[in-house]
Amino acid sequence: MISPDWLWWRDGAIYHVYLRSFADGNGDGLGDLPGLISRLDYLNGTPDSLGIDAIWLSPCFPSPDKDFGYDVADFTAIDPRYGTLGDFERLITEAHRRGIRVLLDLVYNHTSDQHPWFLESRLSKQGPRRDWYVWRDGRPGGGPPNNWQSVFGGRAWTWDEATRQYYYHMFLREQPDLNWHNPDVRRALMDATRFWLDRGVDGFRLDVFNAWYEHADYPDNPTKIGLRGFDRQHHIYDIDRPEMHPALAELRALLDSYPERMSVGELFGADPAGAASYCGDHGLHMVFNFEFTNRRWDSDGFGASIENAERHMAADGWPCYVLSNHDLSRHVSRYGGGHPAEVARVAAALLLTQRGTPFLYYGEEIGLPDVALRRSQIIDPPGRRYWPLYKGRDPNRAPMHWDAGPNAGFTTGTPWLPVRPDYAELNAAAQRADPRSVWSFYRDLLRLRRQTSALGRGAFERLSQPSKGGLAYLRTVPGQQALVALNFRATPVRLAFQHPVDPSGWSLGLAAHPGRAARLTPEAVEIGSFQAAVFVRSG
Ligand code: TEU
Repeated sequence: MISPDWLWWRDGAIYHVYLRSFADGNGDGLGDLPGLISRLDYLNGTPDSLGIDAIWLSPCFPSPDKDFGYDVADFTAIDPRYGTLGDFERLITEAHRRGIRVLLDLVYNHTSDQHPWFLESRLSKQGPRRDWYVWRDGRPGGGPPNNWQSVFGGRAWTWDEATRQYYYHMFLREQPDLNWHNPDVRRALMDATRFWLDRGVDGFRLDVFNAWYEHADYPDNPTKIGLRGFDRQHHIYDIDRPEMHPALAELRALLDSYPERMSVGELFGADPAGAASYCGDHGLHMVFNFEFTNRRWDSDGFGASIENAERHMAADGWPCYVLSNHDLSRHVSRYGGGHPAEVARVAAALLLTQRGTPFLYYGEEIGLPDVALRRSQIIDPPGRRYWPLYKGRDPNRAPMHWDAGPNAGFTTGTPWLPVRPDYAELNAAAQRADPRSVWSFYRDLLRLRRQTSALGRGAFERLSQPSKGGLAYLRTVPGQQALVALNFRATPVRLAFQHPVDPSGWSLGLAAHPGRAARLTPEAVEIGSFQAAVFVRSG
């Protein structure tokens, strides 16, 4: 039974569409809005859809693409390569018709250096938009104003000869930081947000929101040991400034003036306690919890991550777990631990049986791994800079595998990134026809989750004793319990409980492998290799 107070962003599952790689409607090799619209039935609205409740679109605004859309040149338009504003409005209508909400990605820490605001700002020291960005004189003896580093390598300051000052950019030099201390900037960004709310957008993912503000005096950050320049500093003056809180409260009030709108923040480097401070009725609805993405394929670590998140979650906060995204190696490649299809099912069960809102990254529902690329094929700036230490983000942004046709059904042209060579076997069409596939397991899990409020909302209690191989936990709401058992290894495992469990009334809701063991006793659960089982009971 679906709960009568079901709410899309709290109880649903959200699917991350990396637009440029999802579906190409016009054959130019780049995914676009018409392509996405043509694939909406795949996501929801028909009996054999995957069954997700919302999509998050990576930035689809006009952009010179120095950082693949994260350098925005106009916050209130659609990049013509993705379609028109008319296409976007059609997307909203068609998505809503299928029960799919739409989230946009707001990149408000910086703009493109081609944004008209920056072009005007850099013209003269006296211009009205000068203060919309962060301009500073060099140090008295010469050199940049302070020691701050760019995430993508090198100094975070670039000298502009025309007006003989430095401007600040936490990312590429083509991504100058907006000056959030200026109330006109804040107003302009709230207006841009309202522009999309008025067009029916249901929510927003906020790019590196906790870096919007810098300390107004721009002091040096203290240094520490680390690999890249950026990691060799404590980011106490360029991240997590207290001014964030009133800005988020203003944004929240704007969202709350529309029905059922939501926000999810991409938190940069904060711990669970820091994360909790940004969420709640006067802040964001939730922030991504990246704990699973930092873990090795070791069940104890995942258990600790969940307990940690639950411990620090504020009373009015809401968890939000994720395994993969457009910045990270896809989890079946990152974790290793076994055949990708085996790891994919266990990871899916882990993700979709937690309290909170799960985000899926396109392709994970078929167990898609990274694409292998040579140095010459890398186009992502941090990958080009740090190769081979860090290969960048292209491998995890390769086109979706739709079917066995040319270019995996992604495009009739030349795909902007190479398609994996194994798409003839590994694709959505084949997996949808196979009830034992990773795709079918995702669909079944999503269905079970929707019907079982204990899974989405229930309190978490770890049941199994410490073990690297497996994890069992209980999820409880009044009147219903779920017991989840996961085996991370290729050999069967017996997970002994920390205390006995009443054996009556349980039924097996779902198992990743119907042919492998999933046996519940009062003292333990026995599960086969890479098995993932969900037991449910009512009363
Ligand atoms: O990401 C924040 C960020 O800096 C990291 O996730 C980074 O991409 C990673 O460490 C690789 O070096 C957000 C976006 O998700 C990312 O795609 C953008 O490039 C970045 O902000 C700048 O807008």
